[in-house]
Parts: sequence; C-alpha cells; structure tokens
Amino acid sequence: NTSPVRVTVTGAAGNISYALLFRIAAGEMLGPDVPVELRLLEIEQAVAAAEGTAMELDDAAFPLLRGIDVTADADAAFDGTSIAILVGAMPRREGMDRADLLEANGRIFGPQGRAIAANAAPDVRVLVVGNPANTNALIARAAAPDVPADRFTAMMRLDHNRALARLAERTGAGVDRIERLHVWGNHSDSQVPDVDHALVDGRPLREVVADDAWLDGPFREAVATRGAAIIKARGASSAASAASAAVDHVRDWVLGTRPGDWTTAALPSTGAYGIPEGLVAGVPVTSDGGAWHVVEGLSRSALVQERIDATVAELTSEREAVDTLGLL
Ligand code: NAX
Repeated sequence: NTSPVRVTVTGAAGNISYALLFRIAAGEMLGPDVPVELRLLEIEQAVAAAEGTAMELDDAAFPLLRGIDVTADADAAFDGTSIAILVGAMPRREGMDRADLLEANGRIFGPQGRAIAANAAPDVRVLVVGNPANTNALIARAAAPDVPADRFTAMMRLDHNRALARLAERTGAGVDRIERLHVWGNHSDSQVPDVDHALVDGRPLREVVADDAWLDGPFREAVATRGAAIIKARGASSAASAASAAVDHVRDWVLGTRPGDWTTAALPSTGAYGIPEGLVAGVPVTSDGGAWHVVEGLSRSALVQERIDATVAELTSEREAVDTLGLL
C-alpha cells in the first residue's frame, strides 16, 4: 500500500513522451510495486493532444496508474512532484542560429526551474531530455538555487546505451555482459564514449575486441552520429529509444546501479576530472538509490583526455552564450 509517486513529464504530447508515459505507467521506471500519478505539462496549443495521450493511458488500464492531470501551467504541473522529466524543448528551425536556439530554450527552462523550486516535493529529482539537454539543465538548475544542485541532471544515457549496443554487436556478448563503460561530456557530436575501463565478462574490452583502431575511430563516430543515422532511416528522430534511456536513467537513480558496474549521467560538476564547477557534463556514475556518485580516479589516455577537453570546451562556450543572454 505504498502512496503514489508524482511524476511530471513536459512535452507530453510529443514523440518521446508517447513512448515514455506508457513505460512509466507500466511500472518500468520506479518498480512494479510503486503506484504513480502523472502530471503532463504542455504548451496551450498542444494541451488537447496531450489529453488524447492521457485518454490512451486511461484505456491501457495500468494497475499502477493512480491519476493523470494535463495542464499548461508549470506551477500546477510541478506541484508536489518527486520526479520531473523535462522533455519539451524548442527545436532548431530553419534560419535559427545557436544563440537563437539557446535563448528560446532558456525561456523554457528558466521558468520551469523556478516552478520546480517553488512547487516540487523536497525530494525532487530532475532529468532534462530536451536539447540542448546539458545546457538546458544548467539553466533550470541556475533558476532553482535552493534545490540541491545534484538533483538536476541531463540525459546521456541514450549515448551510453548506443555505445553498449555497438559493443554488444561487435563482441557478440549480450549488453548485460559488458560493464564499466561511460560517455564523457556533452550530448552532441563532441561526446566521448570511453571503453578504456570496460569489461566483457570481466575481461578488458580492448583485449576482447583487439582492434584499437576501430574503438578509437569508427566506433566512437558511430555512437556520436547515431541520432543522425536514426533520422535518416526512420524519417524522424529517436523517440522510443530516448524514452527507454530516460526510464533507465531514473530507475538507476532511484533504485541503484548494479554492484561493481557504473553508468553515465550528466551532472552539475563539482570539479571532478578537472571539469569546471557547475557545467552539466556526462561522467561515470553509480547510484545507491539516493544520489548519484561520480566514479573518481579513473585514468584517461592522452587521446581520451584531449577529446574530453574539447567536449568540455563546447559546454563552456554554451554556458558563456547563455550567460551573455542573461539566462543564468
Ligand atoms: P516533439 O517535438 O515530438 O515533442 C516536443 C513537445 O514539447 C511538443 O509537444 C511541444 O509542444 C512540447 N513543448 C515545447 N515547449 C514546451 C514547454 N515550454 N512546456 C511544455 N511542453 C513544451 O519532440 P520529441 O521527439 O519528443 O523530442 C523532445 C526533445 O528531446 C527534443 O528537444 C529532442 O531534441 C530531445 N532529444 C534528446 C535526446 C537526449 O539524448 N538527450 C535524444 C532524443 C531527442 O532528440
């Protein structure tokens, strides 16, 4: 007889949410015994569409789903929420440059950060999925100074899962036999999948694959450009896989990671690995079910470090851009 956990999803009428909401309501995110209450936030023009999704959620008759509210009011959407998944964002349109994109998203994530600080439950945990995810999380976090910084995260789990899938393909080992992999930095082409500590059935992955040239080149590129490959094949951007990664991220955060293994999440930096404080960067993490903990002290090859420096430089320039726009 657990009381329901309130979960807020923004961009509820969109593609990712159409996959995500059903997984949450089925109990795949918080566990098979935990009832959930959904709060769906949309912009006015899309509230009716989100209500359609809510009707289908009703019709799926999920035993764990204890209620759904649809709203365009952020204060109502985040009221008493413990898990906030921020999917809705402003997509890049023809003729928009990077500053326009960052500014448009700043106007979304600043107010949402404030609404979370003012209304959410004291234990709130936030996952930003909407792009540019790392910098949107930085903006939301800056607007909620009274909420502990480590409650704001951005999604790098899709990048992580894409790397796992490529390695499983290459080695023939199931994804569950590959451990200790992570992806550094920004959810962009500059991301750095790092296999230097990875194990396959407990053996160093580099030994098992025995092809450093592939790991350092084509593998890395295949992971970083997978989003574009999906768009080309499907004619639409990743949706169900992104939803699945969001489920994985929140589930591991709330229920804990596998003993001996780690995963990837983007967290506000506390300075580990020389990443400037506050930048929301992908790092290796474990969770004990309470909080994420950065796996510290991992060695980096010269090549990996050079690539980390580049992805961190990109995050720094995004931070400078939103700071210049007055969004921090
Ligand atoms: P859609 O365009 O299908 O849906 C987005 C929804 O957000 C729309 O219904 C829109 O009305 C809503 N929205 C816009 N502004 C809002 C606001 N202020 N409050 C509430 N809702 C708002 O996009 P979808 O395919 O679902 O993708 C959503 C976001 O995820 C995009 O920004 C996309 O770039 C990003 N992604 C992030 C990934 C990651 O790994 N971090 C991977 C997948 C995806 O590309």
